[in-house]
Amino acid sequence: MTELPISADLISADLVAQNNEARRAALDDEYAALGRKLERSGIAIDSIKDRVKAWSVAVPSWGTGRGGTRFAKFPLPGEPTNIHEKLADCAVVNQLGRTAPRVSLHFPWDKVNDYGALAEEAASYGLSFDAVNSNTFQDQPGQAQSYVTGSLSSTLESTRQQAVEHNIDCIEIGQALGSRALTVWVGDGTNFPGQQDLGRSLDRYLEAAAKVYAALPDDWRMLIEHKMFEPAFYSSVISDWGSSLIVAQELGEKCRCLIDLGHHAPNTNIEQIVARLHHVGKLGGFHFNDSKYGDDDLDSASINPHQLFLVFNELVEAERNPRAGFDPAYMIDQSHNVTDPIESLLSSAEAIAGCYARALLVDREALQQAQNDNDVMLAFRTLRTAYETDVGPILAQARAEQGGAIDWLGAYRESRWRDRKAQERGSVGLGAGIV
Ligand code: AFD
Ligand code: MN
Ligand code: MN
Repeated sequence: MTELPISADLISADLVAQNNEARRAALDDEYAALGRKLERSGIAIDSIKDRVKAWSVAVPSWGTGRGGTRFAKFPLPGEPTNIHEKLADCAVVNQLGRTAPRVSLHFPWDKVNDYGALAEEAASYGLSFDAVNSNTFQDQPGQAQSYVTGSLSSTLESTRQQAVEHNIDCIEIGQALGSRALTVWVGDGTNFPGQQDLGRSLDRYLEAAAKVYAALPDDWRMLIEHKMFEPAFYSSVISDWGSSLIVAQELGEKCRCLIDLGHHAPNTNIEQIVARLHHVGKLGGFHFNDSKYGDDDLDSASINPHQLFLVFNELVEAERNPRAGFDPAYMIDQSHNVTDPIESLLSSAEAIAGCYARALLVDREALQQAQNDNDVMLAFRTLRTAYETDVGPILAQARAEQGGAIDWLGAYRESRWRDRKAQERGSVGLGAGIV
């Protein structure tokens, strides 16, 4: 069992233990039954559980608050109002789920005066920091140049320079936090045909992004996140994986492509993009979420769990046949507009780990043989058998062995964490807005 150095008053360990005790016998029974089933296919359940225990995903600091749309935001009493409260909520997510020990910060949203102290605060919760995210899609109070013309691709040299400097500031903050990657997503683009030259805007982006890349420490990665549309509704400068690959290839070895599952056109074959980027050694990381229409931030696997499984099927293939430097940064990026964000993050982390577990169950030899034999149905059924396996007992057992909650939702609700925080924390503002 991995003990976390949880120094602060999170959810009582006794409460979690008691909650687990009531569910222990049923879990042991279900785990043993699944173990016997998997054994018949030559799979040792403990080996899958151990790989699940070794797997983790980062959570975004901005995902701990209620998100919103451009129409409205409906705050949740007790939601965090600053980075310290956000860290405490992330700690609860990891305490109960034990899959999310890293937090990704966003600047200037998470700005503090002393980043060394913030790193210590995180460590006291057993947390560390994942990629840092720059923000050049919003204007900040007192900022010299507006991003109304774009940021790294703006036609205005002074604006591009400001965006470059902000990204370099983020790298410096990240170094103090112990981060090892900078994720760059820009909102740059146009709303009207003819508004900008589609080629020159990419040239300007590349020139500015190269200045950021030049400031990247040797052991860092720069992750380029594309997005098809929004805030720009006619064209986005880094709209697709082709554009992001152009950037990653031009900037250099440390630059990779990041796939946000919600940032593609509907029905895009995302798992094939994963395979392609891995093929050229440029698969840098993921932002997990789901999408039905145009929203890019629904909870992971809430709409299309099969797609997420197929993405992990490619990732497990990639793990077995790694290219140099294969080490994708896994992160959740969602906007929790109508749920308690802690519950959504726990539910999502479990769903993502579940897709990983299912992908580990795929009989790779049988799949490859069926593919070589052009036995279409057998190949399909090999995947489907793994997808249809209920891996819940594996996930619950992995959590329990690490001190997490077998029934994370029950334990969380019993703790009344949010009600207690509603008494202690200030209220957040109303209004529309992104996360
Ligand atoms: C955007 C992107 C990107 C960005 C975030 C901000 O997904 O990750 O940092 O949302 O809220 O859509
Ligand atoms: Mn994202
Ligand atoms: Mn997004």
